[in-house]
Amino acid sequence: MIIGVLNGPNLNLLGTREPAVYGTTTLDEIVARCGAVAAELGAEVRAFQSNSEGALIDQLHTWRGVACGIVINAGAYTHTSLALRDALAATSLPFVEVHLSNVYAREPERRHSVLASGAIGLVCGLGASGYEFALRGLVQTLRSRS
Ligand code: CA2
Repeated sequence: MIIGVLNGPNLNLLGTREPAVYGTTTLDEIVARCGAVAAELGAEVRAFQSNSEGALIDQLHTWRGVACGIVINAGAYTHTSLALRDALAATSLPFVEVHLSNVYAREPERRHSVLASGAIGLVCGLGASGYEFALRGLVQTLRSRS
């Protein structure tokens, strides 16, 4: 079972700036942890990060028919990108939306996600561990469906 882990703009900077908001764990460390958890669950992770909306959409297209589900932190595109929402819908893949910070406790413009209505679940505010929880929840849901 292959799971795509997609990260959007600026998340490549994790662990280097704004630790009070986003923590001190780097994206490489998050991806490594996801890989270890996936192995424990008998799954496999394919990770991709880009600062470009088009590159994220292209990556989603490559996961069509390859991945079984997606863990996505679309960064600020979460709040704006209908193109990303369309791409997620086009893959027909179940996805869990994850945010390091509690977006609902932040500025009003971060309190709406254009992606969330299509998600099977959301994890936010739990920092880097949120990716692990999202992955575990996604794999469990996929297994219960098959
Ligand atoms: O809380 C999250 O995970 C977010 O998706 C992070 C996005 C933000 O736009 C969303 O509203 C919530 C921003 C990611 C920026 O990451 C940085 C990491 C280190 C230094 C600066 C930015």
